[in-house]
Amino acid sequence: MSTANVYVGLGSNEGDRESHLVAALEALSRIDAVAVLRCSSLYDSAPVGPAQPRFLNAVVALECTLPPLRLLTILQRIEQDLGRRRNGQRWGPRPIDLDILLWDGELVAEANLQVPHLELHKRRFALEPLAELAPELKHPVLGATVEELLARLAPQDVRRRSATQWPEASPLVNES
Ligand code: A4P
Ligand code: MG
Repeated sequence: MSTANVYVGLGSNEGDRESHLVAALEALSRIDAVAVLRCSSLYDSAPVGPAQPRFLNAVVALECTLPPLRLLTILQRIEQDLGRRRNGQRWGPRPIDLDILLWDGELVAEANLQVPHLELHKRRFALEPLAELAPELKHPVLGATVEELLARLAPQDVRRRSATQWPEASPLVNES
């Protein structure tokens, strides 16, 4: 079975945002075919798109032996378990949103899954945490590294939380 290095973006802007991110991380770590390797810091970010509460964002690096569509299904189940209700409003407030940002250097172009995530290169709230984990990683379509993509972007209101990271109780945090 092949193993892929996968980066998943987490976002929350409803309820206890930090608890939702931690709960999603714990749910990911319980999947047999997934190993959580590293987690970024948490980032407090202004909403991109319609007016809504600020987000808490993070990125995690995973090793995954499932095919991409299978992981997507699992991510959507975790979103539901954490109270996500799809009411037809795109980009609306949500307790948790889990997006597959990158899947090794692979491209996925399915009706319900596009990887790299189509908005990744425009979003500081995803690129900044990703740059903490993998600054030299290349975007397989654009050919630029995560750091280079960030350098091209206009400023956006994205604040790394210096003190509060993932809760210290979490055994999953890799401080390296
Ligand atoms: N889908 C396609 N590609 C992917 C992928 N790579 N990963 C499909 C995950 N899902 C993917 O998503 C809609 C559909 O996208 C899914 O059914 C899946 O098949 P959704 O989660 O149901 O709805 P959504 O999240 O409201 O829409 P969308 O287009 O995924 O929005 P995004 O890109 O998730 O953006 N501002 C800040 N500061 N921080 C945020 O985290 N997030 C959003 C949502 C907007 N503004 C934000 C943030
Ligand atoms: Mg989404």
